[in-house]
Amino acid sequence: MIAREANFDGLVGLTHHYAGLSFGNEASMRHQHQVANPRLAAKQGLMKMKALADAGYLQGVIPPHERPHLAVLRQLGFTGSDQQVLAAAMKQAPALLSAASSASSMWVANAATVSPSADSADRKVHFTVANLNNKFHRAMEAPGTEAILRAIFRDPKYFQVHAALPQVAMLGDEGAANHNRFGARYDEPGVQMFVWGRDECSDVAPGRYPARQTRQASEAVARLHQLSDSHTLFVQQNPTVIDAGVFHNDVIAVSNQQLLFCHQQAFVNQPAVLDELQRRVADFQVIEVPDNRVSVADAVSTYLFNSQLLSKPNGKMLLVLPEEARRHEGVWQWLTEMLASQSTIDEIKVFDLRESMRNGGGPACLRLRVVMTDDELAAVNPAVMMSERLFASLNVWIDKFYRDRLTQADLADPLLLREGREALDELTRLLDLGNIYAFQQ
Ligand code: SUG
Repeated sequence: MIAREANFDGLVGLTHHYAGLSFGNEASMRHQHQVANPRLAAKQGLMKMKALADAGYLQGVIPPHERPHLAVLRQLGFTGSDQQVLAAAMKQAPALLSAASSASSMWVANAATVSPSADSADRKVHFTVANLNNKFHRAMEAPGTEAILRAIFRDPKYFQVHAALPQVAMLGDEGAANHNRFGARYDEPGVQMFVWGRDECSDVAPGRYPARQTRQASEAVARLHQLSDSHTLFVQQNPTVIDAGVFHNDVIAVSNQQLLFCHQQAFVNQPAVLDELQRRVADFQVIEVPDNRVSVADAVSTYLFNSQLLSKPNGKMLLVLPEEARRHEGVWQWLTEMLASQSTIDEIKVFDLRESMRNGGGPACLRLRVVMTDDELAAVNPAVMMSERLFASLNVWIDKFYRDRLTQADLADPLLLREGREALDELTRLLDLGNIYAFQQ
């Protein structure tokens, strides 16, 4: 049976702001306390979804989480009414209020790792919710993500959603951002490459910034997804690039079908990794960008590799890039030459995603890839799939509820809490999700 890839993008939440919460993610650190525009952020993401749906790609929407996360603030000892909890958190620990208010669930490449049914022994599509253990504001996403994935991929005949791995550093798991799947056809068993940054059983790790993904977590996900050893590869991310700001592998590499597009310094012992892929993946191709054309620092600042590689009907591929890559002379020059060289990539689309980029989230961070057969696709909650109608309703919905200016100082505003709840309540109806949020229980 034919299988296709669908991309599900995270809708930016109403509390999008710049809190500097992610040590090791240089954009997040650099933009701390700048003024954010949640309405623009949501619209920039929505424009990308609509443009790709219009170009013929299967596109879905993943709703934001409920924020501020009042239950977490209560767990940390803030008491009283919702308003009192917010006011006390703002006064005593504004950074905790920021963490509990982060709209970080928009970066759904970190929501889960996904394996298509062609790869799993039980022939189901498997999702393992990422525990995002390295950052407090992200670790609190896991239960919400699980509820949302279950509301979208709801038929257990086709979909198996696994809860996040235990919340300990040894099992730090960042989801699909550190995962690649190779194979000439989507409907045939593929080779899954898990990229880890830290191994609990050895001392190889970066020195400056944290490695968020562990080898132990990657191995556990592969077991949960019932993958065969012969089609699974565990590869170490280059610790030097983690120390240069590559906090997820999708900041330095992206793949699709038989093609890997990566920087020359992405992996430890890269020539051996490429040889192994050559052996295991039929018609394997690599586009490896040399350091003397694009430095790791330029890759981090432009997000050249945080791109989407999408298959086109003509057998070629489309590269979806952020505006920052076009603005950089050297990166754009390299891209222009690559396009002229008859490569597998024969088209580029550029999107302005500045609001998300300032927190370190590019086109690839904003989407979760799910390869599905027609039957599996038919079992997905149809209300989340992008259409002319959904695009129009979401635009109206954003205009109705989102602010165009938000800073940390606004987070204790009781009106913001009310706006968020009203908005999400309406969204659950638009997307036919049921009562997935705590305030709806
Ligand atoms: O986890 N930024 C996110 C960006 C995630 C990008 N995802 C992928 N590469 N797949 C993170 O570091 C910053 C939030 C703040 O500082 O306000 C943040 O969480």
